[in-house]
Amino acid sequence: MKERIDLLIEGAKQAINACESVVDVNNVKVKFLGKNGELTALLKGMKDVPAEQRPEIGKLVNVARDTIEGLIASKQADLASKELEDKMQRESVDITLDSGVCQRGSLHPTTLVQNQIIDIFTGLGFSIAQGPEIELDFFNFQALNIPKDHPARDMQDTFYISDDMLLRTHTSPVQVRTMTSQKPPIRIICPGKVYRPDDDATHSPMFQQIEGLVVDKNITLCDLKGILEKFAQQLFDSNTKTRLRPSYFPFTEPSVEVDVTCSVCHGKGCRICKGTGWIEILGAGIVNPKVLDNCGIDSKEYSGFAFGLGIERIAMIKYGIPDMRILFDNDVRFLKEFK
Ligand code: FA5
Repeated sequence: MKERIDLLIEGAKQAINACESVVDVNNVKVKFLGKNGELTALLKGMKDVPAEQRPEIGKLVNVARDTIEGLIASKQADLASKELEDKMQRESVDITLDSGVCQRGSLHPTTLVQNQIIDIFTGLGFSIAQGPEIELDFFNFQALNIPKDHPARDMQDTFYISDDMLLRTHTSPVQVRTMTSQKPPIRIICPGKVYRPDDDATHSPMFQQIEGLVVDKNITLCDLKGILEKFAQQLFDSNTKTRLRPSYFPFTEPSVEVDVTCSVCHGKGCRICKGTGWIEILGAGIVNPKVLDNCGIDSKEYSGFAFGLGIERIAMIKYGIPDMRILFDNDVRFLKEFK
């Protein structure tokens, strides 16, 4: 019996040593310690052992079981940790590797132009003011010298929300909000979305404007021209010239349209500028004294200039975009051009 036990332990040791996986070890466990295993068979044979030898043989069988269980447990732990290590090696991920899946986006041309315009004016000492897109009729029209039923309202078709509330048609109400809450000197630009029921190749129902306003003592049309010339030279190129043409806005007096020399033909005349050499970029003027007074600023002491431009229109000029609607289509092939 003693010999059988020694042989069993030896056989188990060899089988455990030969195991290459946790599954192999489990099979060995079943082979030796399972219900029909070799050790169990040995225990069943105990009944044939003479009674006086049973305690000693019983002890040896227990030692054999403890030995085999110990060897199995340690082999299982070794193989499990080796298998885990192999798995981690096999499935390791290099998080610094460029997967090539995530495509980098780029800024929309309207955003590029807006950022550039903001940079130019903040560089010239302007700060940024903002106001609501849902606006009161008072700020959008009345305070700007466009009372109800005034024919000048036709200049800007309007999405009304109620009799007194509308989607702002321009960023000029921000100049009113600023002048009613701040004392001069004022030097602001107001970027933002505006809305009009327009829709064709050069008009969109939602577009973006930047309004500029300067109010101080002795502000004249020369200051306006000087600032806008600097602006145009930084936006297009340093040879860009500016000219003012008479125009009409109820909130400025006198009012002007501002043209710049065509950046494609440099004033010679081409398809883009329709042969004139000039391109209109914005409306402007000296703030109407009535508007200053409406806002509680003494028009005898202070004067100011204001201007307003459409960002999409500038983007079209700068990038030679023939149809404004392309800017809103979000066609990735078009947007990739601006990377
Ligand atoms: C105004 O909105 C005035 N508030 C600008 C102003 C401010 C003048 C201060 C004087 C002093 P106007 O309606 O012309 O002006 O619009 C200004 C610019 O917005 C236009 O030159 C044009 O570039 C752009 N614009 C007008 N309508 C649309 C439209 N539907 N879609 C895209 N751009 C437009």
